[in-house]
Amino acid sequence: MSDLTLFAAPGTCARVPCIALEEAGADYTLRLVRFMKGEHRSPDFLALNPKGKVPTLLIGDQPLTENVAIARYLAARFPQARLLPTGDTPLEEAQITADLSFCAATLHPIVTRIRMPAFMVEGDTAQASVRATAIAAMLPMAQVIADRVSGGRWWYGDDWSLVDAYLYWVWFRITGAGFPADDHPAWAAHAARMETRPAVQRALQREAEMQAQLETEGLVFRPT
Ligand SMILES: N[C@@H](CCC(=O)N[C@@H](CS)C(=O)NCC(=O)O)C(=O)O
Repeated sequence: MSDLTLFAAPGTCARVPCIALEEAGADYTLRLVRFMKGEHRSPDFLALNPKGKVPTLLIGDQPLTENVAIARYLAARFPQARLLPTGDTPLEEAQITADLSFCAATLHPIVTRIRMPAFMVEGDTAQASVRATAIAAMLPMAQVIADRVSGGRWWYGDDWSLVDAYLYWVWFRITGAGFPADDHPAWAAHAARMETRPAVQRALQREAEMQAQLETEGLVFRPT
């Protein structure tokens, strides 16, 4: 039996470690966290992750939280999968952490404001303003991304990595939420390339199964 359990919910940033586990061919258990039922705030879940967030990766009986740390852990545990580059110097290693942190600490908060402004402020006008401000904040970041991934490249050139998985999740979340996707063909092409990867398709299938389960239970969250 696997010692790895990923706590996840469909559509969330738990897609990143799910892709990692699929790319690695890892044996793991996927556990659906039902936000609409408040499972992420239940005592059992808070005992694992007091922050009440997914992803949470249970390794044996040891929980690991935060996408950057989980990506680092899985890359180290499954070196053959080459989930991240390996830096030859402390500076190169730090640069990889910087790239993951760019996704988690710079992009993700903007995603939340674009996708779910209701988490930030009340009222339609205020929410529209939060979303518009966040889209404006995303535009220079989209240029940073385009500079790296245009011309059929991954973030690290020829080498796919979990940074690409993270960018893919960001793209998925902001498209359809007011972000002008048509103005960003390089990022769109990057997302399309991601979807040709069998491991990504498997991760999406697992998400679809979780989503179907939520539909069955009447627990689908639909942000406005
Ligand atoms: N810093 C965390 C952020 C995790 C996070 O915000 N997860 C969201 C889903 S994308 C979540 O669990 N939200 C539930 C909530 O905040 O109530 C990480 O990078 O893992």
